[in-house]
Amino acid sequence: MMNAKELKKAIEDNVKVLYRKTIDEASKEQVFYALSYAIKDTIIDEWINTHKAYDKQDAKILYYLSMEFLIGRALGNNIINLGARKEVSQVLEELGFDLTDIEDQESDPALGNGGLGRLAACFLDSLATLNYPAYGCGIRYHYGMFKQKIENGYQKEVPDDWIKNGYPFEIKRSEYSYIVKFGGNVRVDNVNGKEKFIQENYGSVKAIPYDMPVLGYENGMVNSLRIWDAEAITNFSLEQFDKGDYQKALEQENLAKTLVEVLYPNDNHYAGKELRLKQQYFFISASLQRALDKFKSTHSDIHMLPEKVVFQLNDTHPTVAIPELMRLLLDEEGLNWDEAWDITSRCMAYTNHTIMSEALEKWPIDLFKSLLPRVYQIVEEINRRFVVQIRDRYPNNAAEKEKKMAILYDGQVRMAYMAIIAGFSVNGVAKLHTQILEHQELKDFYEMMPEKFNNKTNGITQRRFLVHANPLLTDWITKKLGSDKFITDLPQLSGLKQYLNDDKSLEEFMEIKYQNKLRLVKYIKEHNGIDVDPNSIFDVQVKRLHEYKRQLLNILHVMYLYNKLKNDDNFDMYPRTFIFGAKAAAGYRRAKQTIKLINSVADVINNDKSINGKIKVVFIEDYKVSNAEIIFAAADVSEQISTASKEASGTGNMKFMLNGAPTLGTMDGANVEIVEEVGRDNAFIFGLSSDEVIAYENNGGYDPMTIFNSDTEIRTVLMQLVNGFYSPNNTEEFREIYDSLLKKQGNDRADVYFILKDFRSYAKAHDEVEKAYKDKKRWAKMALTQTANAGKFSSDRTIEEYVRDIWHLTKLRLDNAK
Ligand code: GPU
Repeated sequence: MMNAKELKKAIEDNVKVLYRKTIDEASKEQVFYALSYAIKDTIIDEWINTHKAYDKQDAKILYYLSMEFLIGRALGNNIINLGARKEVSQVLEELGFDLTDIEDQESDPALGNGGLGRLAACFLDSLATLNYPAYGCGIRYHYGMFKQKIENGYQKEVPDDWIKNGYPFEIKRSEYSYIVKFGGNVRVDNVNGKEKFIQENYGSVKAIPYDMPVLGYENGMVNSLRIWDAEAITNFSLEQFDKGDYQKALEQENLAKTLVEVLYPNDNHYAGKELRLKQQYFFISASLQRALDKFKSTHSDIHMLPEKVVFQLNDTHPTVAIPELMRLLLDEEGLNWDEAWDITSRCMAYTNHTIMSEALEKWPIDLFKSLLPRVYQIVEEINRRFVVQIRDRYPNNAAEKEKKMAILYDGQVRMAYMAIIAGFSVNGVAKLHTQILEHQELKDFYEMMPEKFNNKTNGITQRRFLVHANPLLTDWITKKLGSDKFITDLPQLSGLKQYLNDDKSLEEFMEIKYQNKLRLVKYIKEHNGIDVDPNSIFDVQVKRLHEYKRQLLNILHVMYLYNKLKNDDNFDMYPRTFIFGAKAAAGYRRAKQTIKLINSVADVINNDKSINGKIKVVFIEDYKVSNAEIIFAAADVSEQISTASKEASGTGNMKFMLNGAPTLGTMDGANVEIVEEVGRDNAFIFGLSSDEVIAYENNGGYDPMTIFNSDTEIRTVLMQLVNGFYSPNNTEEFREIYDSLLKKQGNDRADVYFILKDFRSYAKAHDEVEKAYKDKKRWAKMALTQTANAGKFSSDRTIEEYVRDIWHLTKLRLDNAK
C-alpha cells in the first residue's frame, strides 16, 4: 500500500486526468472513481505477483463455477483487506471528503439473487484470505438484480444498469477470448477408423472475460473473479453476407446482445427458459476452455488434470460442465470414453442448496438437444452407462430405480442427478439439510454411493459483515480481546465470554447496538420518511420474499398484535419496530401480494395515533448488500421463520448472530447449529420440527379450518384480509392470500407452509422475546452471547472444510507478502 502522501497525490492526479478538475472542484462521484483507480493501482502488483506464484508453485486451482456472485460494493472491502481503512479515511478527510459518503457512490454490483450468490462471494473472500488459489467463474450480466421501488405499496422493478458509468475494479482481458457454439447438427466422420464428431451449421458467439480482483485480508493474495461477456463474432461480416448467410449473421449478432443482458431474478425457482440454458452453457464452455488451456500451458499430460484442477458446481446451474468437459476431452483432446470419464469424475463436485422441488432443474430433452446437440449425445451416453449400472445392481427393481435415478426420464434432463452421478462429491449446506438429502430427497443415491455425500455448513465473511458493517463493534472487540486476530480467526470471539457477567462491558456492548440503531433510524428516515424510535425493539426479517420463508406469518402476527392493542384494554406491549426487506421475483404473484400486504398494514398501523407508536412497520425498499450491512448491525431480533425442512441453511441468520441479535426461529437449516452454539436459552425457538412437517406432508397435510373455526383471534386476522380493513378501496386485494391459507388450490393443499399451524407457537415465542428484552441485563447478556459464539459461522471455517474433504488445495506462498 502506498503511504498517505502518495495516496493523496494519486487521488488528485486521477481527478485531473479523468475529469480535468482539481480536487476542490470534484464531485463525490468523481472522487469515488479517482480513489478506486488509486486503490486498483496498489492492488495490481500483488495481483500479478499472486498469479506468478500460481505458475511457479504449480498450484492446484479451484474453479468455483456459479451463475451468481452477489459481491456487493468493492471499494470499502478492498480498503479493509489492504489494511488501509484508517489511512484512507484520513487522507480523504484532508481532502474534504468522508469515506462512507464516497463508498456510497459505488453501484452495488448485484450479480446474484440472494443467499446462493452471496455465499459464492463470501467464499471468494475466504479463499483469498486463506491463501488458496481459486477463480470464481461467472457471467458479466449487463443488468444485475433489479432495483426495487415501492409505489403505492406495490413492488416495481427498475433495471440495474450497474456498469453504466464504468466499473473501476474490472479489467477486460480480450486476449483470453473463446468461441462458444450453439445449435446446428453433429456430423460423424471416420478418420483412420476412429469416429470424429463435428458440430456444423451452428451459431456462435465470442466470450470475453473481465477479471475483478479478490483480495485476501492483509496477506498480499489477490485472486480473480472472472466474469464472461459476449460479443458477436460476425458483425455482419462480408464473408457471411456473401454466402447469403445474412439471416445467420443477424441471429448471431442478436444472440450476443441478449445472452448476458440480464440475471434471471428467480431465487429457489427453476423457470425453464431457453435463454437461461444458453447462459449456462456459455459461461461454462468459456470457463472450461480457458481452464484447460491454462493447464496445458504448463503440463503436457492431460491425465494429470485432476491433480491440478477442481471444479465446484454451485447448485445445478453449472452442471452442463460435466458433459462439456467430456466433450473437450473426447473431441478436442482425443481421449477415449473411459479416460475422459475418469478425469471428469475426479474433477467435478456438486453443492446442493435446496430441496424445494420447484427449484430442481429439469430441462426438456428437445430443447437441450437442439441447443447443444453434441453435448446432448454425451449426456445420453452418460445416462446409458448409468442405467446399465442400475440394472446390474438392482436386478429386481431396476425399473423403479431408473425412474428415481436416471438422468434422462420422462422427456427431461435431470441436472441434479447428472451432477451426483458424475461428480465425486455431493454436499449439503447445513447438517439438517444434508441429513434430509441423505435420508429423504436423494436417498436412492445415498444408498448407492454414500461415500460421495458430505456436509459443509455455510458461513459468512467477518471482513464484510463485521469489520466493514460494524466498525464500532469491531473496535470494541479488538479492545476487549487485546487483538484483532478474530478478523482471520473468528472462533477467537469466544474470548468475549469472560465479559458476559461484567455490567460495564454489557453496557458498552448495548451502547454500540444503540449507535447502530441510530444509523439505521437515519437511513429509514431518509429512505422511507418514517420516524422510528431507537428505543423500540428492532425486530428484523430481511431476505428474499418466498412463501417458504413465511414473511406472511410475520405480518399476520403484527396484525394480531395490533388487534390486541386496539381491543384488549388489559394488553400492553413494549414498543416494537417490525422491519422487513425483501425482493420478490418479478413473476411471483403471491410474493408480490405479500409485499403489498406488509405495506398496507404499515400504512394503517404507522398512522394510527391511538396506539402511541407501540408498533411501527417498516418495509425497507431495495434490500441489497450495502443496506444489509447497516441493517444487521442494528437488529435486536433475527427472524428466521421458514417452515422447518425448507431452508437449506440460511446465512442471514449468521450475520445477525455475529452482530449480536438472537434468533427467533424454527429448527431449520443452520438455525439448528446456531442454537447448538448459543444454547436453547439464548434463542427463541418455535413451530413444527422438520420431521413433523415431513410427516404431515406425507399424510396429505393438516386442516387449517379447524384452527380458523376454533381460534377467534386468528379468525379475526384472516377476516381482515378480505373485509377491507387494510384495503378499504379493494376488499379483494388480499383474497388470494386468504384463500391460500384456507382452501385447496388446484394440486396444492391449503396452507402449504403451515402458517396457521405454527401461529400460536410463534406468538408465544414473541412473548418470550418481549419478556427477555424488558430485562435489560438479561438481554444484553443474551445479545453478547450471540457474538461470542459466532466463531463457527465464518466462511473461513467452511472453506477449510471444503479444502480438507473435497478440493485438497495447498496454500500459496507469497514471497513479497507482508
Ligand atoms: N439458495 Br437453490 C438461493 O439463495 N437461491 C437458490 O436458487 C437456491 C438456494 C439458498 C438457500 O435457500 C439458503 O438456505 C442457503 O443458505 C443459500 O442458498 C446458500 O447455500
